[in-house]
Amino acid sequence: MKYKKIMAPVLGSVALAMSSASNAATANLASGDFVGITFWLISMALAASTVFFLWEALRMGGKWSTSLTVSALVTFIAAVHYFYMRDVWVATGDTPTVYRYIDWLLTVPLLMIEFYLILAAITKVSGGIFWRLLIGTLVMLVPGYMGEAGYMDITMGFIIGMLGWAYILYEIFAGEASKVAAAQASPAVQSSYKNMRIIVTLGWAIYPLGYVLGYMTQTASMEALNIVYNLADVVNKIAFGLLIWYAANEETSNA
Ligand SMILES: *C/C=C(C)/C=C/C=C(C)/C=C/C1=C(C)CCCC1(C)C
Repeated sequence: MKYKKIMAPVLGSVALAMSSASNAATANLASGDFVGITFWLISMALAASTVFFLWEALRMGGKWSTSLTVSALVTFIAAVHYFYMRDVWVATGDTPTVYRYIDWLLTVPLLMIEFYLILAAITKVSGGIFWRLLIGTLVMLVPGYMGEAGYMDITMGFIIGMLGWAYILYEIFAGEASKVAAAQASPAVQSSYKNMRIIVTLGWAIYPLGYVLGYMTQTASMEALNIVYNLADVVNKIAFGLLIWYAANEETSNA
């Protein structure tokens, strides 16, 4: 099979990128550093997920390989960031928020595109869904960053960011995307679509909560925040990707 030939160089480059990202390591992980341990756990889980999604993308092929490749890109980009954040945490006991925002700026639009891609794999959908979700993402993240970094009023950044998120939720619950899913998707795709939007509602709520507790009111500790973000990303990036894998696998094995 052809996919086996491309797999070796693909996996090789993934491994290389990840190991060079971890070269920054200077300090050792302490056995009582639970935040550091969650950084390690999620780094490894993301790396392993990347291999899995890539492999499955090549195995399934066809229209579904695009969605699965995007899942792999999400976990790959996040893994490289996590390898780096992990080392910074172990060395300094701190994680500058800017790394998380760079990760979000790349991975959140890709996660949004998945709603478009899983529908596009089964039916004809308008590009408007794609653009509206992309714009919602930018309206959510850019002011959030500007607020946290001090380029904009903290509360203003939060409010505009919340409007961006609300706009995304509107699109996937009541907008064109939800109508296409309800009317044309197969049971497997509908089930994944519904679970994906639960993640975007509940799983994503962690981040604005972190903004309020960790930054606006400063009532949460750095440790608590990082543990929560690290575990949230397991759901929001890996479980989200597994939902797409479920739909893809059902669709391709029933075909
Ligand atoms: C994998 C990373 C994900 C899914 C990150 C998601 C980030 C958000 C949903 C951030 C949302 C925010 C708001 C809704 C208000 C403004 C502050 C933000 C950027 C933290």
